[in-house]
Amino acid sequence: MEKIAIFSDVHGNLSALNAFFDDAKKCGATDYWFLGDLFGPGPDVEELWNKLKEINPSVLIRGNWEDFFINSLHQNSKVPTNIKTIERYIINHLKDPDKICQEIEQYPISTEKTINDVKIGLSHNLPYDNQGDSLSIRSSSKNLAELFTGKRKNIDIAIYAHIHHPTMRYVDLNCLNQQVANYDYSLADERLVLNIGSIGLPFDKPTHLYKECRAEYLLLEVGDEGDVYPRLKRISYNNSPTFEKAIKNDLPFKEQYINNFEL
Ligand SMILES: [Mn+2]
Repeated sequence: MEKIAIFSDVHGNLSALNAFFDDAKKCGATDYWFLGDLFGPGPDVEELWNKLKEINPSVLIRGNWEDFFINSLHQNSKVPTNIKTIERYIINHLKDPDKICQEIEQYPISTEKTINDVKIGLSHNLPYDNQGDSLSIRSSSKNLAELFTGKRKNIDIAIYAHIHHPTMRYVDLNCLNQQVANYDYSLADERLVLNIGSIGLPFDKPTHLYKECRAEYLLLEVGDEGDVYPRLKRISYNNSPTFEKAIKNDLPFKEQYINNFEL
């Protein structure tokens, strides 16, 4: 049995990343895949990089916040002003931002893995675009089918990040129009789509009781016969060290950042 801990959207939150890593180790994870967005807008920077190195994922994907970092370091005008302010904080809190930038620039925005003959597509958002809102929880099957285009036609499962809402659903590539009456199910070409949520900045409200503020990740078990067991996990942790650091370091937009977690 392979047990892969798939995580992303850490967004500057070391307390959450620690909680995730402790849990994944306890569960006996055999591998780690990182799907992007390590730094910003939270306060943790250098320690977060060191922790990622310690976790040592075999997959490293470049998210839109990695691109913000790269473009800010190269003083590219494409970065929005408020993001630039956050990136300046990140760059100032790294010992060697240029070296880290060189590493991050090498990350692809998508990749494919085969585990016990199960073909898995991995991306931050779309395989060819790591930003935008086209794969949100409101998006149509047509949009999600973009995860299976081009050389990804034979992929069994598409796994992505970015939207901060842990989700599991199927897309029928032969029925992207949801208005079909008397559908012939023998024509179905169903593929599994998973969103892994967010380690450090979840946006989902799984019940009417509360907004999620646990570290979210996917523990994907793949058996020897290609049987898959996706577990969307939520790990509770104490995020007061993160908030204290935000205040102590005078993190840009710190009130806005902390308000994200208010219940
Ligand atoms: Mn993102």
